[in-house]
Amino acid sequence: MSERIGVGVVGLGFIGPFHIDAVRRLGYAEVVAVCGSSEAKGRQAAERLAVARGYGDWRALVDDPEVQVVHVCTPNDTHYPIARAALLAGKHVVCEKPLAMDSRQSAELVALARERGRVNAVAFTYLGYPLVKEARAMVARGDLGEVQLVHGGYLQDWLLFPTDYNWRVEAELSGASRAIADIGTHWFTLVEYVTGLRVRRVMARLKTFLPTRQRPRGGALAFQRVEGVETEEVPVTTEDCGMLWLELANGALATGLISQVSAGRKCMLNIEVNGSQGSVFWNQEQPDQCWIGRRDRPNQILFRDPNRLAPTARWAARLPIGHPEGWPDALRACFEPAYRQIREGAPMAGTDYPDFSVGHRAMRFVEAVLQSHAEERWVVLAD
Ligand code: SOE
Repeated sequence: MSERIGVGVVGLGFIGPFHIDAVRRLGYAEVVAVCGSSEAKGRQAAERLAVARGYGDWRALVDDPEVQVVHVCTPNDTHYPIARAALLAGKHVVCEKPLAMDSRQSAELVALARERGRVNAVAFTYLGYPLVKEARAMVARGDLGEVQLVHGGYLQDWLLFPTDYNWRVEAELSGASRAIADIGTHWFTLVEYVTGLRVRRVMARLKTFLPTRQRPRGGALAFQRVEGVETEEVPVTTEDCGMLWLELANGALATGLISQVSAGRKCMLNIEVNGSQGSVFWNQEQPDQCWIGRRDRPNQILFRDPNRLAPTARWAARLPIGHPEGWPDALRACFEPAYRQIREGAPMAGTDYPDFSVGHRAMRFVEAVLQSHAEERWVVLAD
């Protein structure tokens, strides 16, 4: 119990360092190894981050006997092989989303994790926010009545210009879908999480406004603006944005707009639920408050005051009201219950985390969206 949990993080681009930070803030886990895209990069990162070992080959990190948990923070095409190898080596796994390149791979990972009895989580960061958990508790308690309508979406602008580039633009590395797989899955999981309802079927229309982009030599990180370097024009097949219609298990209707090309919108993930008795609205860019809408009494703004949150939300908040929390806190809270399960051998009461089955469901969603767009029809979301 008092022993530290040894952690290895594969992938040191945009997101890997945030996983390292979040793991360190748990207090009882230690990052003992990192892996970069080459031996030199792995070693340099280990030195910079004061981590004992730096590798250039993820297989070496997976084989490291001190690594008990492997974090997969690499481009999408390598999620499956790394997560699979880690599970086979008896490690617990925290994987970035999307969990795999397709639902055949993600189904295999779900089955393997279950068979090996290893803790498995997918970094659907936004499910870690206390007020997202509070919104879920409000719906579950019946505070809003029957869920009738859900709307919102996820808007960004970091891929608006032809000179904006990242590996996510390349289908071989990223998968057949880009905006939907990268950020649409966040909105989809948020809808199912907050409402507690499964999506029954999907109708989608996708659009690629930029059929070619300028690829900079040496690449660019997500959100990074690279200037003054040589570029080459490359074709792009994945979508910049998409509009979604969803029908939920109880017949409720949902509509969402997903875009990486909406000027001025940076990380605007939001959801509004309209129930038969009330509404709730939450926006990731102001995560410490949510709006509660009423027809028969005044509307309210609920702040992230741990003293006022449901027990299923309170544990995720660390700071008192008035002390802003944000994205790094949500990432920590997203996988903290998985770590508690590793540490204590059982899930912590009243908490939850997105496991591989949630990642698999999101893969099914991505495939349903692609199919709906291609065939111009509603597609039932398989389990
Ligand atoms: C880029 O669109 C990105 O970094 C996503 O990959 C993350 O999942 C999202 O949280 C922020 O934006």
